[in-house]
Amino acid sequence: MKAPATRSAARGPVTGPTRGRWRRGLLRAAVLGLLVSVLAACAPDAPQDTFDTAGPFAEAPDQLWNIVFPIAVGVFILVNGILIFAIVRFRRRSDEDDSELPRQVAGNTRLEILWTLVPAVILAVIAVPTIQTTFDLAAQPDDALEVRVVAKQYWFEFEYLGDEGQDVVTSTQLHIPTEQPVYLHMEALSAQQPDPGGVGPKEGGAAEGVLHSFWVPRLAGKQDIVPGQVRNMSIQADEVGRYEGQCAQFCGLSHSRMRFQVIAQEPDEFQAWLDEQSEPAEPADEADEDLVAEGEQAFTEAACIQCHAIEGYEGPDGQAAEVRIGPDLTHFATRDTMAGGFRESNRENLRAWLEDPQEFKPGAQMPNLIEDEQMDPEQVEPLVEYLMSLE
Ligand code: HEC
Ligand SMILES: [Cu+2]
Repeated sequence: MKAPATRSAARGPVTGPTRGRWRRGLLRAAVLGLLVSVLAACAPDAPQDTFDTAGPFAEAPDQLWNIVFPIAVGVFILVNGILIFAIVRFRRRSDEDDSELPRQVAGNTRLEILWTLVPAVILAVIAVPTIQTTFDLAAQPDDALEVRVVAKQYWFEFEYLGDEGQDVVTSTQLHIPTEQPVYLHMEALSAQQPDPGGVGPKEGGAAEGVLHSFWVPRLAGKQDIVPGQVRNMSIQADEVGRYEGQCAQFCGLSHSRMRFQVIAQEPDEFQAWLDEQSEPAEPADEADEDLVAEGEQAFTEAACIQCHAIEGYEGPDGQAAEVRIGPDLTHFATRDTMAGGFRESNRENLRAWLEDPQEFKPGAQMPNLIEDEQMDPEQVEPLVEYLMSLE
Protein backbone atom coordinates (compact mmCIF):
# COMPACT_ATOMS: atom_id res chain seq x y z
CA MET A 1 0.00 0.00 0.00
CA LYS A 2 1.18 3.52 -0.70
CA ALA A 3 1.86 5.87 2.18
CA PRO A 4 -1.03 8.22 2.85
CA ALA A 5 -0.55 11.42 0.93
CA THR A 6 -1.71 13.82 3.59
CA ARG A 7 -0.73 14.11 7.24
CA SER A 8 -4.18 14.47 8.71
CA ALA A 9 -5.05 11.17 7.11
CA ALA A 10 -2.10 9.54 8.92
CA ARG A 11 -3.13 10.48 12.44
CA GLY A 12 -6.00 12.00 14.28
CA PRO A 13 -6.06 15.70 15.04
CA VAL A 14 -4.24 16.85 18.18
CA THR A 15 -6.34 19.43 19.95
CA GLY A 16 -4.85 22.77 20.97
CA PRO A 17 -4.83 22.54 24.83
CA THR A 18 -3.21 19.05 24.88
CA ARG A 19 -0.45 20.19 22.61
CA GLY A 20 0.19 23.26 24.79
CA ARG A 21 0.48 21.18 27.93
CA TRP A 22 2.92 18.82 26.23
CA ARG A 23 5.05 21.65 25.05
CA ARG A 24 5.20 23.30 28.47
CA GLY A 25 6.13 19.95 30.10
CA LEU A 26 8.91 19.34 27.61
CA LEU A 27 10.26 22.85 28.01
CA ARG A 28 10.27 22.50 31.79
CA ALA A 29 12.12 19.17 31.63
CA ALA A 30 14.70 20.63 29.26
CA VAL A 31 15.35 23.68 31.47
CA LEU A 32 15.58 21.52 34.59
CA GLY A 33 18.01 19.11 32.90
CA LEU A 34 20.20 21.97 31.75
CA LEU A 35 20.16 23.57 35.19
CA VAL A 36 21.17 20.32 36.91
CA SER A 37 24.08 19.77 34.49
CA VAL A 38 25.32 23.33 34.87
CA LEU A 39 25.08 23.23 38.67
CA ALA A 40 26.87 19.85 38.81
CA ALA A 41 29.73 21.31 36.79
CA CYS A 42 30.04 24.19 39.26
CA ALA A 43 31.04 22.07 42.26
CA PRO A 44 33.88 24.20 43.66
CA ASP A 45 35.93 21.39 45.16
CA ALA A 46 35.45 18.07 43.41
CA PRO A 47 37.85 15.50 44.90
CA GLN A 48 36.90 12.93 42.27
CA ASP A 49 37.23 15.01 39.12
CA THR A 50 38.35 12.80 36.22
CA PHE A 51 39.58 15.88 34.34
CA ASP A 52 41.82 16.96 37.20
CA THR A 53 44.27 14.15 36.48
CA ALA A 54 47.24 13.62 38.80
CA GLY A 55 49.24 10.89 37.09
CA PRO A 56 50.03 9.26 33.73
CA PHE A 57 47.48 6.44 34.03
CA ALA A 58 44.67 8.97 34.37
CA GLU A 59 46.10 11.31 31.73
CA ALA A 60 46.16 8.64 29.00
CA PRO A 61 42.39 8.05 28.97
CA ASP A 62 41.85 11.79 29.40
CA GLN A 63 43.85 12.47 26.24
CA LEU A 64 41.74 9.92 24.44
CA TRP A 65 38.72 11.87 25.55
CA ASN A 66 40.23 15.02 24.06
CA ILE A 67 40.12 13.31 20.67
CA VAL A 68 36.80 11.50 20.93
CA PHE A 69 34.73 14.24 22.55
CA PRO A 70 35.11 16.91 19.82
CA ILE A 71 34.21 14.29 17.19
CA ALA A 72 31.17 13.28 19.22
CA VAL A 73 30.13 16.93 19.58
CA GLY A 74 30.50 17.39 15.80
CA VAL A 75 28.29 14.37 15.11
CA PHE A 76 25.79 15.53 17.72
CA ILE A 77 25.48 18.99 16.20
CA LEU A 78 25.20 17.63 12.67
CA VAL A 79 22.56 14.98 13.47
CA ASN A 80 20.51 17.20 15.73
CA GLY A 81 20.86 20.14 13.35
CA ILE A 82 19.33 18.07 10.55
CA LEU A 83 16.68 16.76 12.93
CA ILE A 84 15.68 20.23 14.13
CA PHE A 85 15.75 21.55 10.58
CA ALA A 86 13.40 18.74 9.47
CA ILE A 87 11.08 19.30 12.42
CA VAL A 88 10.82 23.03 11.83
CA ARG A 89 10.81 23.03 8.05
CA PHE A 90 8.27 20.25 7.58
CA ARG A 91 6.08 20.78 10.64
CA ARG A 92 2.32 20.87 10.32
CA ARG A 93 1.46 24.52 10.39
CA SER A 94 -2.14 24.24 11.53
CA ASP A 95 -4.83 21.65 12.16
CA GLU A 96 -6.12 22.35 8.68
CA ASP A 97 -2.66 21.95 7.08
CA ASP A 98 -3.14 19.33 4.35
CA SER A 99 0.06 19.99 2.43
CA GLU A 100 2.00 17.21 0.77
CA LEU A 101 4.68 15.20 2.66
CA PRO A 102 8.31 16.18 1.93
CA ARG A 103 10.14 14.30 -0.81
CA GLN A 104 10.77 10.72 0.40
CA VAL A 105 14.36 9.44 0.15
CA ALA A 106 14.06 5.86 1.52
CA GLY A 107 16.13 3.43 -0.56
CA ASN A 108 18.48 6.09 -1.95
CA THR A 109 21.62 4.03 -2.51
CA ARG A 110 24.04 6.92 -2.61
CA LEU A 111 22.79 8.29 0.73
CA GLU A 112 22.79 4.81 2.30
CA ILE A 113 26.43 4.26 1.34
CA LEU A 114 27.38 7.72 2.54
CA TRP A 115 25.90 7.37 6.01
CA THR A 116 27.32 3.89 6.46
CA LEU A 117 30.81 4.81 5.33
CA VAL A 118 31.23 8.08 7.23
CA PRO A 119 30.55 6.57 10.70
CA ALA A 120 32.70 3.54 9.83
CA VAL A 121 35.63 5.79 8.96
CA ILE A 122 35.13 7.88 12.12
CA LEU A 123 35.09 4.73 14.28
CA ALA A 124 38.17 3.34 12.53
CA VAL A 125 40.06 6.57 13.22
CA ILE A 126 39.03 6.56 16.91
CA ALA A 127 39.98 2.87 17.23
CA VAL A 128 43.68 3.49 16.58
CA PRO A 129 44.53 5.60 19.68
CA THR A 130 41.93 3.72 21.76
CA ILE A 131 43.47 0.30 21.18
CA GLN A 132 46.97 1.71 21.60
CA THR A 133 46.03 3.28 24.95
CA THR A 134 44.24 0.14 26.11
CA PHE A 135 47.36 -1.96 25.53
CA ASP A 136 49.66 0.65 27.08
CA LEU A 137 47.52 0.78 30.21
CA ALA A 138 47.31 -3.01 30.53
CA ALA A 139 51.08 -3.64 30.50
CA GLN A 140 52.86 -4.01 33.82
CA PRO A 141 55.13 -0.95 34.14
CA ASP A 142 58.83 -1.41 34.93
CA ASP A 143 59.94 -0.74 38.51
CA ALA A 144 56.40 -0.86 39.80
CA LEU A 145 55.54 -1.25 43.44
CA GLU A 146 53.19 -4.24 43.61
CA VAL A 147 50.16 -4.19 45.86
CA ARG A 148 47.40 -6.72 46.20
CA VAL A 149 43.92 -5.24 46.55
CA VAL A 150 41.15 -7.31 48.09
CA ALA A 151 37.59 -6.09 47.67
CA LYS A 152 35.14 -7.34 50.27
CA GLN A 153 31.69 -6.26 51.30
CA TYR A 154 32.24 -3.29 52.05
CA TRP A 155 35.86 -2.31 52.34
CA PHE A 156 39.23 -2.69 50.60
CA GLU A 157 42.25 -4.50 51.99
CA PHE A 158 45.78 -3.67 50.76
CA GLU A 159 48.69 -6.10 50.94
CA TYR A 160 52.17 -4.92 49.94
CA LEU A 161 53.84 -7.67 47.90
CA GLY A 162 57.38 -8.90 47.49
CA ASP A 163 60.34 -8.52 49.84
CA GLU A 164 60.07 -4.74 49.79
CA GLY A 165 56.41 -5.06 50.83
CA GLN A 166 57.50 -6.51 54.21
CA ASP A 167 54.17 -8.35 54.58
CA VAL A 168 52.39 -5.11 55.38
CA VAL A 169 48.59 -5.43 55.33
CA THR A 170 46.31 -2.46 55.79
CA SER A 171 42.83 -1.36 54.79
CA THR A 172 40.91 1.59 53.39
CA GLN A 173 43.96 3.87 53.08
CA LEU A 174 46.48 2.93 50.40
CA HIS A 175 49.81 4.68 50.86
CA ILE A 176 51.97 4.97 47.74
CA PRO A 177 55.23 6.75 46.87
CA THR A 178 55.00 9.63 44.39
CA GLU A 179 56.30 9.31 40.82
CA GLN A 180 56.47 5.54 40.92
CA PRO A 181 53.97 3.31 39.15
CA VAL A 182 51.98 1.03 41.44
CA TYR A 183 50.75 -2.20 39.87
CA LEU A 184 47.64 -3.58 41.52
CA HIS A 185 46.59 -7.24 41.67
CA MET A 186 42.92 -7.11 42.52
CA GLU A 187 40.63 -9.85 43.83
CA ALA A 188 37.10 -9.98 45.21
CA LEU A 189 36.76 -12.27 48.22
CA SER A 190 33.98 -13.43 50.51
CA ALA A 191 33.14 -11.13 53.41
CA GLN A 192 32.72 -14.03 55.87
CA GLN A 193 35.74 -16.20 55.03
CA PRO A 194 39.32 -15.50 56.14
CA ASP A 195 41.61 -14.15 53.45
CA PRO A 196 44.54 -16.58 53.15
CA GLY A 197 46.69 -13.84 51.55
CA GLY A 198 48.75 -13.99 48.35
CA VAL A 199 47.71 -13.37 44.76
CA GLY A 200 45.90 -16.12 42.87
CA PRO A 201 43.22 -18.79 43.15
CA LYS A 202 41.69 -19.22 46.59
CA GLU A 203 40.45 -22.41 48.22
CA GLY A 204 37.02 -22.98 49.67
CA GLY A 205 34.63 -20.18 50.49
CA ALA A 206 37.14 -17.36 50.36
CA ALA A 207 36.76 -17.06 46.59
CA GLU A 208 33.02 -16.46 46.84
CA GLY A 209 33.01 -12.70 46.70
CA VAL A 210 30.81 -10.36 44.70
CA LEU A 211 31.57 -7.96 41.89
CA HIS A 212 33.24 -4.65 42.85
CA SER A 213 35.06 -1.94 40.94
CA PHE A 214 38.17 -0.01 41.94
CA TRP A 215 38.10 3.66 41.03
CA VAL A 216 40.36 6.58 41.96
CA PRO A 217 39.23 9.10 39.32
CA ARG A 218 42.29 11.36 39.54
CA LEU A 219 44.81 8.50 39.27
CA ALA A 220 43.39 5.99 36.78
CA GLY A 221 40.35 4.66 34.99
CA LYS A 222 37.86 2.28 36.51
CA GLN A 223 38.48 -1.46 36.80
CA ASP A 224 35.94 -4.13 37.72
CA ILE A 225 37.07 -6.77 40.19
CA VAL A 226 35.52 -10.13 39.35
CA PRO A 227 35.24 -12.96 41.90
CA GLY A 228 37.55 -15.87 41.07
CA GLN A 229 39.83 -13.74 38.88
CA VAL A 230 42.82 -11.48 39.36
CA ARG A 231 42.37 -8.13 37.66
CA ASN A 232 45.30 -5.76 37.20
CA MET A 233 45.66 -2.04 36.81
CA SER A 234 48.29 0.63 37.39
CA ILE A 235 48.03 3.87 39.30
CA GLN A 236 50.56 6.61 39.86
CA ALA A 237 50.46 9.97 41.60
CA ASP A 238 52.91 12.63 40.46
CA GLU A 239 52.35 14.80 43.50
CA VAL A 240 52.02 14.32 47.21
CA GLY A 241 48.35 14.30 48.14
CA ARG A 242 45.23 12.52 49.11
CA TYR A 243 43.13 11.03 46.36
CA GLU A 244 39.57 9.89 47.03
CA GLY A 245 38.44 6.55 45.65
CA GLN A 246 35.37 4.38 45.85
CA CYS A 247 33.88 1.10 44.80
CA ALA A 248 32.12 1.89 41.53
CA GLN A 249 30.08 -1.26 41.04
CA PHE A 250 26.92 -1.91 43.04
CA CYS A 251 27.95 -4.67 45.46
CA GLY A 252 25.25 -4.68 48.14
CA LEU A 253 23.50 -2.62 50.77
CA SER A 254 26.50 -0.53 51.87
CA HIS A 255 28.06 -0.11 48.43
CA SER A 256 27.90 3.68 48.74
CA ARG A 257 29.91 3.46 51.98
CA MET A 258 32.71 1.44 50.35
CA ARG A 259 35.28 4.15 49.87
CA PHE A 260 39.02 4.49 50.24
CA GLN A 261 41.81 7.02 50.02
CA VAL A 262 45.11 6.82 48.18
CA ILE A 263 47.74 8.73 50.13
CA ALA A 264 50.76 9.67 48.02
CA GLN A 265 53.93 10.51 49.95
CA GLU A 266 57.49 11.45 49.05
CA PRO A 267 59.38 8.16 48.47
CA ASP A 268 61.41 8.41 51.71
CA GLU A 269 58.33 9.25 53.75
CA PHE A 270 56.51 6.36 52.17
CA GLN A 271 59.41 4.03 53.02
CA ALA A 272 59.35 5.23 56.64
CA TRP A 273 55.60 4.60 56.76
CA LEU A 274 56.04 1.10 55.34
CA ASP A 275 58.84 0.25 57.80
CA GLU A 276 56.68 1.41 60.68
CA GLN A 277 53.67 -0.59 59.46
CA SER A 278 55.74 -3.75 59.26
CA GLU A 279 56.35 -3.63 63.03
CA PRO A 280 53.79 -4.14 65.81
CA ALA A 281 52.20 -0.93 67.09
CA GLU A 282 53.95 1.21 69.68
CA PRO A 283 51.34 2.17 72.30
CA ALA A 284 50.51 5.87 72.08
CA ASP A 285 52.02 7.96 74.89
CA GLU A 286 48.76 9.51 76.04
CA ALA A 287 47.01 6.11 76.34
CA ASP A 288 45.62 4.99 79.68
CA GLU A 289 47.70 1.86 80.35
CA ASP A 290 45.21 0.04 82.57
CA LEU A 291 42.36 0.66 80.18
CA VAL A 292 44.53 -0.45 77.25
CA ALA A 293 45.38 -3.71 79.05
CA GLU A 294 41.68 -4.25 79.75
CA GLY A 295 40.84 -3.60 76.11
CA GLU A 296 43.56 -5.95 74.92
CA GLN A 297 42.00 -8.70 76.99
CA ALA A 298 38.49 -7.84 75.81
CA PHE A 299 39.73 -8.23 72.23
CA THR A 300 39.89 -12.00 72.83
CA GLU A 301 36.93 -12.29 75.20
CA ALA A 302 34.54 -10.33 72.99
CA ALA A 303 35.34 -12.47 69.92
CA CYS A 304 37.10 -9.70 67.97
CA ILE A 305 40.05 -12.07 67.57
CA GLN A 306 37.88 -14.39 65.45
CA CYS A 307 37.85 -11.86 62.63
CA HIS A 308 40.63 -9.31 63.05
CA ALA A 309 44.42 -9.58 62.86
CA ILE A 310 46.76 -7.51 65.04
CA GLU A 311 50.46 -8.07 64.56
CA GLY A 312 52.24 -8.73 67.85
CA TYR A 313 48.98 -9.27 69.76
CA GLU A 314 49.01 -11.68 72.66
CA GLY A 315 45.73 -12.72 74.27
CA PRO A 316 45.22 -13.70 77.93
CA ASP A 317 46.39 -17.24 77.07
CA GLY A 318 49.02 -16.10 74.61
CA GLN A 319 46.67 -16.22 71.57
CA ALA A 320 47.81 -14.52 68.38
CA ALA A 321 45.37 -12.46 66.29
CA GLU A 322 45.85 -13.59 62.71
CA VAL A 323 42.44 -14.09 61.10
CA ARG A 324 41.77 -11.87 58.11
CA ILE A 325 37.98 -11.68 57.86
CA GLY A 326 37.66 -8.02 58.88
CA PRO A 327 40.31 -5.29 58.42
CA ASP A 328 43.80 -5.76 59.89
CA LEU A 329 43.87 -3.54 62.99
CA THR A 330 47.64 -3.60 63.68
CA HIS A 331 47.97 0.15 63.10
CA PHE A 332 44.30 1.09 63.29
CA ALA A 333 45.06 4.44 64.98
CA THR A 334 47.27 5.60 62.10
CA ARG A 335 44.29 5.69 59.73
CA ASP A 336 42.06 8.74 59.81
CA THR A 337 38.98 7.12 58.28
CA MET A 338 37.27 3.87 59.21
CA ALA A 339 34.72 1.24 58.22
CA GLY A 340 35.20 1.66 54.49
CA GLY A 341 36.52 5.22 54.67
CA PHE A 342 33.15 6.97 54.76
CA ARG A 343 33.59 8.26 58.31
CA GLU A 344 36.38 9.90 60.24
CA SER A 345 38.17 7.56 62.64
CA ASN A 346 37.73 8.99 66.13
CA ARG A 347 36.62 7.76 69.53
CA GLU A 348 33.02 8.80 69.08
CA ASN A 349 32.63 6.99 65.77
CA LEU A 350 34.51 3.95 66.99
CA ARG A 351 32.25 3.72 70.03
CA ALA A 352 29.16 4.02 67.82
CA TRP A 353 30.55 1.35 65.49
CA LEU A 354 31.24 -1.17 68.27
CA GLU A 355 27.88 -0.54 69.92
CA ASP A 356 25.86 -1.07 66.76
CA PRO A 357 27.65 -1.74 63.46
CA GLN A 358 24.32 -1.99 61.57
CA GLU A 359 23.18 1.40 62.76
CA PHE A 360 26.53 2.90 61.77
CA LYS A 361 26.80 1.17 58.41
CA PRO A 362 23.69 -0.75 57.29
CA GLY A 363 24.54 -4.15 55.81
CA ALA A 364 28.03 -4.22 57.36
CA GLN A 365 29.41 -7.73 57.84
CA MET A 366 30.48 -7.18 61.44
CA PRO A 367 27.95 -8.60 63.92
CA ASN A 368 26.40 -6.66 66.77
CA LEU A 369 28.43 -8.30 69.54
CA ILE A 370 26.45 -6.78 72.38
CA GLU A 371 23.21 -8.16 70.97
CA ASP A 372 24.94 -11.52 70.39
CA GLU A 373 26.02 -11.45 74.04
CA GLN A 374 29.67 -11.82 73.05
CA MET A 375 30.59 -8.38 74.35
CA ASP A 376 29.62 -6.64 77.57
CA PRO A 377 28.71 -2.96 77.00
CA GLU A 378 31.34 -2.21 79.68
CA GLN A 379 34.01 -3.53 77.32
CA VAL A 380 33.39 -0.88 74.67
CA GLU A 381 35.37 1.87 76.41
CA PRO A 382 38.49 -0.29 77.06
CA LEU A 383 38.34 -1.53 73.45
CA VAL A 384 38.15 2.05 72.17
CA GLU A 385 41.16 2.98 74.30
CA TYR A 386 43.09 -0.07 73.13
CA LEU A 387 42.34 0.38 69.39
CA MET A 388 43.14 4.10 69.58
CA SER A 389 46.51 3.22 71.12
CA LEU A 390 47.50 1.17 68.07
CA GLU A 391 49.83 3.61 66.35
C1 HEC B 1 32.41 -11.96 62.41
C2 HEC B 1 33.56 -11.16 62.17
C3 HEC B 1 33.85 -9.96 63.05
C4 HEC B 1 33.91 -9.89 64.41
C5 HEC B 1 33.63 -10.98 65.42
C6 HEC B 1 34.35 -8.55 64.71
N1 HEC B 1 34.51 -7.82 63.57
FE1 HEC B 1 35.16 -5.92 63.44
N2 HEC B 1 34.85 -5.95 61.44
C7 HEC B 1 34.44 -7.03 60.72
C8 HEC B 1 34.24 -6.64 59.34
C9 HEC B 1 33.78 -7.54 58.22
C10 HEC B 1 34.58 -5.26 59.27
C11 HEC B 1 34.53 -4.37 58.03
C12 HEC B 1 33.14 -3.83 57.89
C13 HEC B 1 32.98 -2.79 56.83
O1 HEC B 1 33.75 -1.81 56.81
O2 HEC B 1 32.05 -2.93 56.03
C14 HEC B 1 34.98 -4.88 60.60
C15 HEC B 1 35.45 -3.61 60.93
C16 HEC B 1 35.94 -3.27 62.16
C17 HEC B 1 36.60 -2.01 62.47
C18 HEC B 1 36.90 -0.89 61.46
C19 HEC B 1 38.27 -1.15 60.94
C20 HEC B 1 38.77 -0.21 59.86
O3 HEC B 1 39.97 -0.18 59.65
O4 HEC B 1 37.97 0.44 59.20
C21 HEC B 1 36.96 -2.05 63.77
C22 HEC B 1 37.69 -0.99 64.55
C23 HEC B 1 36.49 -3.32 64.30
N3 HEC B 1 35.88 -4.02 63.28
C24 HEC B 1 36.65 -3.72 65.60
C25 HEC B 1 36.13 -4.90 66.13
C26 HEC B 1 36.14 -5.23 67.53
C27 HEC B 1 36.74 -4.37 68.63
C28 HEC B 1 35.54 -6.44 67.64
C29 HEC B 1 35.24 -7.19 68.90
C30 HEC B 1 34.40 -6.52 69.85
C31 HEC B 1 35.16 -6.88 66.31
N4 HEC B 1 35.54 -5.90 65.42
C32 HEC B 1 34.56 -8.08 66.00
C33 HEC B 1 34.22 -8.30 61.19
C34 HEC B 1 34.20 -8.64 62.53
CU1 LIG C 1 32.02 -2.83 46.30
